[in-house]
Amino acid sequence: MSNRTFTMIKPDAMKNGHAGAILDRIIKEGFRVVALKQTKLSAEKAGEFYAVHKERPFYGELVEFMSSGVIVAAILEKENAVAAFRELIGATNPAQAAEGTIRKLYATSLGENAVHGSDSDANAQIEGSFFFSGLEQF
Ligand code: FUP
Repeated sequence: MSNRTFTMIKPDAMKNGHAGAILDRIIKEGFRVVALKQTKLSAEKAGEFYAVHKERPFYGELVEFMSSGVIVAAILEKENAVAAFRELIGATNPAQAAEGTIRKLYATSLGENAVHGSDSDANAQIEGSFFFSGLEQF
């Protein structure tokens, strides 16, 4: 187990001014920030990041949304980070997310759901490397 996960604060949460509150919550929940940056995905890069969903009906909208504004990307560390972080962010659809979770508090809709969280240790590694070189991870 790597004890690391990868997250993005998505364009809806950035535009709605929730980045500070979300980062504060993440740190208060005991995650250590290994790497952090504000950036913006091109449509091509967003498509590459979400290539696993290429055949899904929502892929086009997802790529358009994820390249529509700035995001914050981060690698986070905590014991059992992938599962712990997915519990903190709540279900993909904010309407089904548990009370107090980040998506319940800050997400706009299923498609614009405030934050990303890796779904496995292997994907956490791949996704973290997509945004950060080794020199940017501490
Ligand atoms: P999650 O792991 O919770 O981020 O969810 P998925 O990997 O299943 O989906 C990735 C993103 O695709 C979601 F964050 C939002 C979007 N999505 C939709 O727009 N519609 C869907 O039915 C499912 C996912």
